[in-house]
Amino acid sequence: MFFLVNLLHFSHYFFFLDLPVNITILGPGAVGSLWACYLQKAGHNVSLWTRSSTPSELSLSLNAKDNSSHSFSCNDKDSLIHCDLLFITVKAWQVESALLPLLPLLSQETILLFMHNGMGAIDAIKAHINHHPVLQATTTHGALKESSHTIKHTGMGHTVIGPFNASGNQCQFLQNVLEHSLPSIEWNPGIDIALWKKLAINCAINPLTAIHQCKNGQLSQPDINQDVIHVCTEVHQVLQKEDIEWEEIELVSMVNQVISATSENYSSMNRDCFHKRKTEIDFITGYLLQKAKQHGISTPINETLYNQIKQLEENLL
Ligand code: KPL
Repeated sequence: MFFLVNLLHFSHYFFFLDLPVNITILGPGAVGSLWACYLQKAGHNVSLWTRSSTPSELSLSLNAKDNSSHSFSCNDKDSLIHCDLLFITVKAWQVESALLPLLPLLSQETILLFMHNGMGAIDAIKAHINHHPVLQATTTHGALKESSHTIKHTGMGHTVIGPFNASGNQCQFLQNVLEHSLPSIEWNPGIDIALWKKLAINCAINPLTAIHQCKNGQLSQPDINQDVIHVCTEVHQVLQKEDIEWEEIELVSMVNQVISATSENYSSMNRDCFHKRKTEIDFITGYLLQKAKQHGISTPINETLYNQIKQLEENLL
């Protein structure tokens, strides 16, 4: 199926054929492993690319009760060279270092699909990847890597995909591939709006849960919820300048809905701090601050949270 992109113009016919797609997942963490299992279950040829060169095979079982374990080749150059779709699920701050060394091995027709929290990571490497069809995605599926071999699908969600560049805009057929694997999928040509909305939610939840080392649900307590609202007020000013139509009251209400729907979960930034790992702050609040500065908007609360997380990172790492 290496000729997938050659068939772009015929993609609607092509997907009637329901042929398997060659997919490499770069960064099989919780989200990457979840997609790897579902895409393989749907019949696609899935391989993994990890940081380390060993082992050459990895078995993953999806949910503890699932008897069928999924076996994947790891760091197999041949699979990478022939992949139709490189699904990049590393964290935003890892995108550049993980992807750039692989680019010389890829066909120019390989579709690059990025899925991570935060914004700005793809812009930073645009010149290196713009000859590929590039897509971005954001998902609300919950995934937890319970052990190196077990993935728990902790919550059904929804995924939005959309183009980053003009050739990415010809890849709407991927919506069907993904829909048959892990629904529901929405194709959104204005994906930036969905990414900004996710970023806004992450600005409100992630730093506060990391600083207070609390579950998402604790942000509904009145004293901390005041901080959530103040963060949202500043974020909303930036959204307005970015032409993202979202009333402040809707933003606050969505953030509170996510807090309540994920009340028993720890945010990803909370877990990163807990496990003494680098966080995504530069691509979440950091990106917001960058945009606020460009628009001449003052965002003191988000600045304080940003500095607190950077301080935590310095002390932890
Ligand atoms: O995306 C998340 C994260 O933890 O990174 C939220 C929406 C806050 C859920 O925990």
